[in-house]
Amino acid sequence: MIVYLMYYQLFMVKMKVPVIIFTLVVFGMIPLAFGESYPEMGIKIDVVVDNLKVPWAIDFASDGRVFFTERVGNVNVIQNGEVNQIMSLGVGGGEGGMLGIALDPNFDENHYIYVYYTYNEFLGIKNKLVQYSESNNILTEEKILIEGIPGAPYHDGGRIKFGPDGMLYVTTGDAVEPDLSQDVNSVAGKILRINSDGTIPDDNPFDSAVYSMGHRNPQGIAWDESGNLIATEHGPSGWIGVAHDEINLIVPGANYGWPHVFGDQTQDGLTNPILHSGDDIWAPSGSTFYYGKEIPMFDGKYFSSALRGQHIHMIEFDENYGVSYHGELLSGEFGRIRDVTQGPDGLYFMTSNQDGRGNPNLHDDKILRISPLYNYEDSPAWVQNISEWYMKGQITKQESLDAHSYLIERGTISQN
Ligand SMILES: [Ca+2]
Repeated sequence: MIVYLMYYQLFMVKMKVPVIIFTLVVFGMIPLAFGESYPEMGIKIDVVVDNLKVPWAIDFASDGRVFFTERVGNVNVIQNGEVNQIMSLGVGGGEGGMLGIALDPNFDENHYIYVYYTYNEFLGIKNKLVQYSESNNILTEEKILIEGIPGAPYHDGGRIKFGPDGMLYVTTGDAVEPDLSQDVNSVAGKILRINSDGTIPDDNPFDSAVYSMGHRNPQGIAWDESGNLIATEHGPSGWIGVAHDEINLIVPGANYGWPHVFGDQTQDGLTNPILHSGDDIWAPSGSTFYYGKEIPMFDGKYFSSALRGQHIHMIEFDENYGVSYHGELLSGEFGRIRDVTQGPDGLYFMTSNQDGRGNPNLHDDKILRISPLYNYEDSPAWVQNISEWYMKGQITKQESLDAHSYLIERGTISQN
């Protein structure tokens, strides 16, 4: 912005035409210039990229590049404020498609990128996990790590992430064949764990890629600072009932019950969720823990996107993974939300209003970024808590606005 102003002043004196051209270029490259403030929450939200078609997953390189998928079959990169498609594949399967993406933990050295997508086979729909090699934003298929994962127009799983142990974790859906989730010999309805070259880690619970079983359609995985794995999962719909979306604490080898139990139903040998949505429908997808002092009221909390629920679900766990608070953020503000993840400069999330189940807003779909509205540095803890009290419904919107105005007036905080 400073550079822009300098040029503006320079050109203003000399001629008018270059000013206009320069202005167009600058604003074309930096959509982040237009943010929406939520002063009662202490955050602002910027559009990073818009006019997308069902963005599904995102990952960040240390060189500043941002890679993301669009379900219709694309892998894209954001670089220097510009978006470019770097791969487009003919993908299969209704609500399947180009799904998860993950950069290798050693991406800086090996330039490996992993992608999970749905493909059509002669007699059906399948999913595969492929390792690509990246060079100058060109992807070359290196190795198919897993293929033939049962697929369907629905329930294809698809979230892939590296865990803190360096292993690659993969969520798979039941492919609309619930019994597969209970078949330990099938990779459907599971969370899988493999080495980055596709081989099976020695300490997996079964003699296979299977890490946990009895899942319906898990689409979100995230680890806390201590290495605990939390997964989101869509609850039943149709003949067996509806809703009861799940948040599960994943223990290797455990069976999370689908299709035998859901919600609070129990059965020997089956593990219950640590939180479920009851009669509400969240349709949870991508999720993350946020750690950082930049957005202090988010520090240590867990966030899950909600498609049908059209919000970001914020959860606070206690030490024993009981739920001490959970509630909705940004309800109805952006429509269906597919993924939420921590980036280098804030909390990123993406809409999924072009997926056939939503009502697209102008310029949907979008990737958006939440960053702090105020500079909280050196402010006492209770100042940082005001937004959190509002988000948890402990004070009203007006009380939060008044408190923040007062603190700005006093010079305790300043607006970023
Ligand atoms: Ca379950």
